[in-house]
Amino acid sequence: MAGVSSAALLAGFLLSLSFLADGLNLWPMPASVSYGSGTLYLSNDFQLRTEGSRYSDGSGILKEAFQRMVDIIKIAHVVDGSLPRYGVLKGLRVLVFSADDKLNFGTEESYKLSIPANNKDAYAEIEAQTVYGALHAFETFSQLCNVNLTTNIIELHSAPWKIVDQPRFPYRGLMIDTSRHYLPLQTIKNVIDSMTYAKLNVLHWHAVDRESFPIELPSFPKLWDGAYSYSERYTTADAHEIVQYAERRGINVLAEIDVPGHARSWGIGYPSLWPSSNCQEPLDVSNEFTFQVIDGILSDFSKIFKFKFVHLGGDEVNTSCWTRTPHISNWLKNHGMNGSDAYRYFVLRAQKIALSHGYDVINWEETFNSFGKELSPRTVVHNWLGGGVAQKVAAAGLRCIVSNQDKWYLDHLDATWDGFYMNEPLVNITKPEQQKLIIGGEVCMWGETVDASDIEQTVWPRAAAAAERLWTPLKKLAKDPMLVRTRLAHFRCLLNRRGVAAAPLFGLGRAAPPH
Ligand code: CP6
Repeated sequence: MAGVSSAALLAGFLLSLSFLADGLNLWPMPASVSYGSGTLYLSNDFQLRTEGSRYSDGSGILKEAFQRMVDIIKIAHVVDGSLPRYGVLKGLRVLVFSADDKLNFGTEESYKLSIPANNKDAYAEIEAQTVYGALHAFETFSQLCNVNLTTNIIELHSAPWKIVDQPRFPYRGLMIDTSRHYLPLQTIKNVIDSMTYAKLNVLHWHAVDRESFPIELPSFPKLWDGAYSYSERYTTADAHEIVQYAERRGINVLAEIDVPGHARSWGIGYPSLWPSSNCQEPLDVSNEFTFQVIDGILSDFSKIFKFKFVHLGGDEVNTSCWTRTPHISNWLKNHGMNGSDAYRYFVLRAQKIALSHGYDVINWEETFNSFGKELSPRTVVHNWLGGGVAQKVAAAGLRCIVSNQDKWYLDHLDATWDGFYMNEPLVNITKPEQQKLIIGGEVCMWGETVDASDIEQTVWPRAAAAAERLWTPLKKLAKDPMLVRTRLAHFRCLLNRRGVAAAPLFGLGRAAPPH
């Protein structure tokens, strides 16, 4: 044994480190990965093959995603170097078992990706239940490829690969807020593209709030009079375009109207929705017209937003505006209600309207905290206050989405990526049947402090830290975030190369640099 020199040991150690660097730079980490030490070279005309697949791709979702993947791997380079005689990967063979490409909550997203050793010309293989699992496999595959600008060909290291992967949670969201600052259509599309890189699958569109009402809704055509300007608006055609753009990339769009609070802008077009001209929020609970407008909006929504859920807000309702306004306080008296009764009445009536349009409802957690037992059993409670409510929601048999503001609020500009990484949705929830009710989590990019100029670097890389928490099995997540920092830094650079302005991990206003 004395014959084994320490230099050889050191060399072996360094070699294994370099394999680590090559091999496991995937984000988020797949459920199961094995890899070797060979190198493959991608053919200059890398092919998509789909023989034997049940999925016919009449919509072109798979073909377009494949082309996007190839473009991303090349990163705007013409790749035409002369290939070696061995180890050329000719393309990807994709088997999708389901013919159905309707996307919704719970759509199967698993995939298997097998990449052969470097001993023969070959195809890599993807198997997936749905086309959306295949899209995740494309993303994983793209993260394994590197352009070699000396040889001008694409290299794939550490072959052979065997990856078996599926998400830990079915709901992995990012919220954007287009009421506080308008976000141009192209900015929203860029956000959607960036979400696919981290395997997030729900864009929560907090479209409307007290500051502005930027979306056109045909049932009540003066609502978007509450926009900041004529140009800072979304037509219904724009909304359709966002939904279609997202769905073709495996991302559901969750639309929100936040009622009865956070709705002052509704009254610009329809002032009778305001309790009075100097008391403009929450929406007038005593006025039947209020509920006709909600019905019209949700009717319009149901034609645009095909996700199983609609978000009806319900947070931060200050009922004193109701009790201070004479015609409303009379109405309350006649109906034997106080302010908190009226809050419950409003939220439950809005829920019934949404249910009548075929939606399940998501509400912010104050609704549960105030009158949880009376919510529709199909409600999903959206946590945002401190921790703890998820446990109570699950114990009550309702579903829950976790977004606790101390960890997963992106508008907390001083909250660092390591805190995002360590936020565990199932903390203190041990019974399997209760764990299943926590359908996932969401990072929230409230719009007061961001606009199109800085949304990307405010969202990324912190959203990526949460994305791994929501995708990767608990037992594979690092107990110490510093153990994933080089891999996350690598993903951050990958986002930059793809044109996403993700910020550095360390530095001013970010996590303290490691020693
Ligand atoms: N807008 C709406 C907000 C917030 C909420 N709802 C919010 C509250 C506190 C913080 C961040 C955001 N700006 N409609 C709460 C769900 Cl710290």
